[in-house]
Amino acid sequence: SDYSQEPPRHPALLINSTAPFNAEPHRSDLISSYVTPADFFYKRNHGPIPIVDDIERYSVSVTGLIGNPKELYMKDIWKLPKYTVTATLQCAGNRRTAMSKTLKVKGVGWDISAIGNAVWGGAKLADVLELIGINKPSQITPSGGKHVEFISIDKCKEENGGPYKASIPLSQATNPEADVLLAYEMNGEPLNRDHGYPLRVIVPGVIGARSVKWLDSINILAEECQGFFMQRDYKMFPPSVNWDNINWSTRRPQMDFPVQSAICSLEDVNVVKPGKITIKGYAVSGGGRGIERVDVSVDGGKTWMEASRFQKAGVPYTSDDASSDKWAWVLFKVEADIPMSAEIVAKAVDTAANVQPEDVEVIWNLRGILNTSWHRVHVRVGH
Ligand code: MTE
Ligand code: MO
Repeated sequence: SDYSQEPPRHPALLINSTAPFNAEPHRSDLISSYVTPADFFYKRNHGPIPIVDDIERYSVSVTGLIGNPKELYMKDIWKLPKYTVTATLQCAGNRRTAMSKTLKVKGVGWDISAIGNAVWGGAKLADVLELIGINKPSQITPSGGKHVEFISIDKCKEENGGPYKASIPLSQATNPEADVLLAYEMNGEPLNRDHGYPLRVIVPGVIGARSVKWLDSINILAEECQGFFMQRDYKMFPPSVNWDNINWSTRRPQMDFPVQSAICSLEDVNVVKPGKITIKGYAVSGGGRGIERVDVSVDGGKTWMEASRFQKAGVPYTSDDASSDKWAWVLFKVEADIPMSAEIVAKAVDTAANVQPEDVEVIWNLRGILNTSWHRVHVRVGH
C-alpha cells in the first residue's frame, strides 16, 4: 500500500497508528465545542486515503437487485434536496485501551476521543434510492433486495486488497426519518480527504464502521454485506469467547451503539489545586435515543450528583425538546468540592433508561468494542 500521498493533519492529534492513519484529539480539545471541527475530528482508516481529483467524472454506480444499473454523478446528487444532520460518529473501538487493561484485546488502541459531533450536509439516501426507482419506505425491492451495501474506493489488507464495505437494512436506508445521508459536506465545508471526499455515507446512531467513506458503489443485496468488517469484526461477543472458540457466524454485525459517556476535562490521574473543580464531558446514545441524565460521583460511585446538559451553548438540554439534535451528543458539566483524593465517575442514562455498566470486566470482549463502562478518573489535591 502507498502512504506517500496522505493529506496534511493537525499537529495536536494523538496518533495511534500512521499507516493506516488513526488519530484522535486530546480529551480537552474534544469538548471545547459542541460541533467538532474537522481538524480535531478523530480519523479512523484501514488503508491509504484515496485521491479523487476529477469531480466531474466521479460517479457512484448503483447495482444489484434493481431494474437497471445506474451511474450517479455529483451533479445528480447535488440536485436532490440538501439536508443537514448534526450527528455524532463514534468508533466501536472508542475506549478500547481501557478494555485492554483487564485482558489484552485486539485492535487499534483508543483513549476516549474516537468520537466527534459534526453537521453533515448532503442528500438523503432515501431520496437517492427513490431516484433509481426504490420507493420510500421499503422493506424489500420487487427483485428481493433487502440490504443496501456501500463499497468504497479505498483498499485495505483486511479485504485482501479489496475495498472497505458495509451494509444497512433497506428499511433503514429508505426511511427518511432515519436521516441516512450521502454526505458531501462536513461543518459547512466540502468533506476533506480524511473524512471521505467527495462523498460518504452517514448512518446516524450506528457505530462509525457503517458510515462508509469515499463511496464508489451502492449494491442492493438480498443478504447483508459479507465483507470482513460486517462478518469478522465489529461484532459483540460475550466475555467467555476467546480466539480459540470464536464462531463469527453466531453473532450479528453491531449496528446501533449503546449509551456512552466520558469525562474529558481530566486525565486518568490528576493533581489539582484545593477548591472546586469543574467536571466536563460528553454523553450520547445510539438509535436516536436522547440522554435523560448524566450522573457524576466524586467518591467512586457511592453518592451522585446530576450534571447539567447542553447542546447549544448556555441552553439547557432536554431529550423531549423538539429542537434538540436527536442524533447528537450532549456535553455535560458539574462543579464539585472534592476530598483530598477522589475517584471521579460519570455514567449516562438514555431515554430508554439504559445505563452504562459499572465495570469493564462484565462487557469485556476479545475485539475490544463498545467499552461503555463507567468512566473513572483519579484526582489528588496537591500544589
Ligand atoms: N470507510 C472506508 N472507506 N474506509 C475505512 O477505513 N472506517 C470506518 C468508517 N468508514 C472506514 C470507513 C470506521 S471503523 C469508522 S469509526 C469511521 O469511518 C470513521 O470516520 P472518520 O475517519 O471520518 O472519523
Ligand atoms: Mo470504527
